[in-house]
Amino acid sequence: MPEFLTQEQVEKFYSDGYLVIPGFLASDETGALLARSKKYLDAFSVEDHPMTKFTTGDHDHVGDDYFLNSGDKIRYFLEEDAVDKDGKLNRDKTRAVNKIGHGLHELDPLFRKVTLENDKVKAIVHDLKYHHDPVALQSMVIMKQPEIGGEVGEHNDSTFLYTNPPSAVGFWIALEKCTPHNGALSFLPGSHRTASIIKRFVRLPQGGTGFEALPVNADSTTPPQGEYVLETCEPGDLVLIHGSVLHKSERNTSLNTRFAYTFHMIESPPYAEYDSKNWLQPTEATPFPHVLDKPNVISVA
Ligand SMILES: O=C(O)CCC(=O)C(=O)O
Repeated sequence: MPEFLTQEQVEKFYSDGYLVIPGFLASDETGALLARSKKYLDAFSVEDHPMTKFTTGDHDHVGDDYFLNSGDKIRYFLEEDAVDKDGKLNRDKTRAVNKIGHGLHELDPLFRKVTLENDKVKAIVHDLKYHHDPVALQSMVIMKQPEIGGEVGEHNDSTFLYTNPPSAVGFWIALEKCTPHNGALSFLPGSHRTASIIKRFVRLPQGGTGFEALPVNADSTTPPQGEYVLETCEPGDLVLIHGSVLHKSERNTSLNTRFAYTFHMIESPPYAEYDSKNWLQPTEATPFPHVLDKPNVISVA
């Protein structure tokens, strides 16, 4: 018997590759996360920032220590269009940050509570039966600032959070209303079943990051088909995202922010292998935290 999801929801997740769960967080919980995110923006020290820009585009070089060593810290990544050619912000700092990450789930008590100390999250893991013993490996608040909030191009998360075999699942929670104008997520339903993971995001031997091609079985890959579905959300809605489903979000052209909190989990050994090429590396002091108190029992039919 499912603990939190209905059987229909579990089936929809596996059929579409994502699932919207309205009202996952109560409005006071959502409000508290939003307020905490804004506090981080107020605390942002522009002078100490290396002006790192984050983009998931293939050609942009994002490899610097600030980014690569952010797994167990709370760091700030800027909107590309908030920085002028001299590296100065062209607007107030609270309107310049694209996202903060990647260790909120470990370091901040409020985000930790929603992520690692949340019985509903554990129940979803049990219900999906996707992971035996998942670990949470990163978390972010994505702000998508008014008028300049950068688009996130078509991608799947297992490219960026690669394990062998692929095992990433994203939990994405709207902290504000997400509309067609402020960059709501959209998905290509079913693409997780047809689009193989063909590349992975790695630390390059010469420094920085880049993409490495993966061997692909041509028979098992068919070009993605169908139409993207835009999923508007209310504050507190959760979207579960299968690591192989293609998704994206458009530029925020509106006058409103679009705050969302997201964290990802992956399977741990011996069920999946995480290796040293991955851009995000655990440290000895901060290994990836286990999500469940006891591993999930997954019976093989
Ligand atoms: O929040 C967004 O706009 C993009 C999020 C996303 O693509 C992800 O979490 O994988």
